[in-house]
Amino acid sequence: MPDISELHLQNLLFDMDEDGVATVTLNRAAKRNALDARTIEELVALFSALPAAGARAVVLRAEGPHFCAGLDLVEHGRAERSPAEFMRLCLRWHEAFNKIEYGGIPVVAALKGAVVGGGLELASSVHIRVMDETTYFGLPEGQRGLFTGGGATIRVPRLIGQARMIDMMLTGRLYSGDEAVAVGLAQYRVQDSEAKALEIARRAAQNTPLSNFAICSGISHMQNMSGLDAAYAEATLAGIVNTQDAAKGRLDSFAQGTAVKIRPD
Ligand code: 1HE
Repeated sequence: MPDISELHLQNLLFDMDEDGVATVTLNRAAKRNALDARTIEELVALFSALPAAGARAVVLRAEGPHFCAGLDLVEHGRAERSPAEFMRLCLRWHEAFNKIEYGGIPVVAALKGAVVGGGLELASSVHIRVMDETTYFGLPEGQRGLFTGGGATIRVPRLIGQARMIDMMLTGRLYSGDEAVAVGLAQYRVQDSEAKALEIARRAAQNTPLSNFAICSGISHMQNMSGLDAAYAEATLAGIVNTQDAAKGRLDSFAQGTAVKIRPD
C-alpha cells in the first residue's frame, strides 16, 4: 500500500499534526465538492493509507461554502455510463465509505451548506457529524431521476429511520437547524463546525488506539450481525481491548484515586 506522501491527491488535501490528528479536505469548491470518480478513488487511497500513517483521529472538512453536492452530475451525464459501469462506480463509492466507517479511526465531519445526495452518503459514513447554521441535508435523487448508490439505503435509515428517508427522497424535503439534530442527521449544531470537529477529534485521539478501533469498526460490524453473533464478537473484541497493556496505567490511576471521575461538572 502506498505511503500517504506518495499519493497524488488533486481533489483532496491531507494534513496531520504531531498528535496524529489528521485533516482531510474536500478540495473541489468550484464544483461544490461534487464527487467525481477521481475524488472517490482518492478517498479510497487516502483512507486506506491512514492507519499505517499513524492517524489517531480525522477531521473531514470541505473548502468553500458547501460540504458536498453529491454525485458529479455533469461527469455522470457526459460519461453515458452503462448499468454495469455505474454499478462498478457505486462499488468504488462503497469501498471509499466503508474505509471510513470500518477503518477503526474516529472520523468527525465538519459540515456546512449543502450535504446532499452523495454528500449525505459520505457524511453518514463518518462517526460524528457536526453541523453549523448553514448546513442542510437532502436526498434529491428522486428529483434528478436517480437513486442513491453510495450506501444511503444502509446508513441513512440507521440515522433517521426508513420513513424519513423515503419522505426526503420522494418529496425533496430538506432538514436543517434543530430539526436536523433532533432527527439524528447531526450530533452537534454549533457556530463553527470546524473548530468543534477538531475539538472532538482531539479528544477522541486521547483514547487508546485499540479502544477507538473497536468503537469505530466493531460497533458497525456488530450492527450487521445477528444478536447472538454480535454478542460473541463483542466478547471477543472486549477480550482483546480490555486486557491491553495500554489500559493498565489508566486502571492503576483509577485504583489510586488519581484518575478523572466520570461526572457532569
Ligand atoms: C456540480 C454539482 C454536482 C454543483 N455535480 N457539478 N446533487 C444535487 O442534485 C445537487 C446539485 N447542486 C446544487 O443544487 C447546487 O450546486 C448547490 C445548492 C449545491 C450550490 O448552489 P450554488 O448556487 O452555490 O452553486 P452552483 O452555481 O449551482 O454550482 C457551482 C458550480 O458547481 C457549477 O459549475 P460551473 O462549471 O457552472 O461553475 C455547477 O455545475 C457545479 N456543481 N453541484 C456537478 N452535483 C452514487 S449516487 C448519488 C446520487 C446523488 O448524489 S444525486 C444528488 C446530486
